[in-house]
Amino acid sequence: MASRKPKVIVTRKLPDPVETRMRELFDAELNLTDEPMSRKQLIDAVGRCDVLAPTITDKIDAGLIAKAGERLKLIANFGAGVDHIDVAAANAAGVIVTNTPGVLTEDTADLTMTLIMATLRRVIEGANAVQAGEFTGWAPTWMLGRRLGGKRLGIIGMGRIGAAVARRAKAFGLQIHYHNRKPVSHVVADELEATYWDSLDQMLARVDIVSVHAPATPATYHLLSGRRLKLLQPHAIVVNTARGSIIDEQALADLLVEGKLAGAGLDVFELEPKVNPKLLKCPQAVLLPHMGSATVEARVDMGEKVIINIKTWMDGHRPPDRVLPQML
Ligand code: 8YV
Repeated sequence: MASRKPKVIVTRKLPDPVETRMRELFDAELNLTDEPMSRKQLIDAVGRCDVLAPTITDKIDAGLIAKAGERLKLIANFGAGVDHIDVAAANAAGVIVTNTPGVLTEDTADLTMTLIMATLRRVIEGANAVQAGEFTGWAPTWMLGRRLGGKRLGIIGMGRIGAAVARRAKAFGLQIHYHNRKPVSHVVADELEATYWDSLDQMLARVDIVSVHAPATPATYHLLSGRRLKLLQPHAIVVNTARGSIIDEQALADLLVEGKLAGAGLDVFELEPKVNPKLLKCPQAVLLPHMGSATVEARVDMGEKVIINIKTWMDGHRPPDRVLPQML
């Protein structure tokens, strides 16, 4: 790399300490308004930068990569999931892709537990009732939810976040079950006292809570299809803090409305930021605006990772968080 600072275009507003450090280290072009970039602006950006630092709100597909200039060498994503980036097309064009794994694991796991508890214990319904002036006094059979302890939790995708959720859930007295491409190591399985299911169908029929922690890939698209959702017991709840495309959202909404599923806690949606209108009207659905990693600490750490990836590349080394197509 020549001695000049690389031109880094950051597509969204990042925490101040991250932006400041980026300006110190790179020729960084920041997005002060935080308006998501249009396709036209993205095409312009990839045509004149060395490094693009995008987020989930930017679609970096093969068509966009084909429009990139000779200069573009690195796409340093601010986020762990890279389903909005065509990694194979980038690599074929000689562009490295990096992400920010690890630093958002614990916060996402915390939010998953929040959704499990809020859904089972009807926390949002209760809070809304108080604010609407409907709390007229305690009653023995009002706002009854379901007990957390003793329930079976089925985790789909036992990676970093899935395991972090399992640790928390175990402490709350839940029995851990999981479906994964392969079983976790004996050490982890023993620690979590976790039961492995190679058949997702078999696991679904047996658990009380399902929580999704898989990446969005062609193989996981509608993994929780209408057919699979119907395998769940009617008292079961579905939680998703991973990616909306993994669940058939329409089928989920239909089953909730028909009373064939007890509840859903969703932080992500199939056509984000659009939310299925049926879900919006469903009191058993706890809906959050994709805030799994939304803590000051996680977002600063994610920015730090973006910086480390860019700096390492700039210094002629392999960035630590390189994503390869075969990893997906
Ligand atoms: C991020 C996420 O905030 O990292 C991820 O994959 O889903 C979120 O927690 C978002 O992707 C930022 O681009």
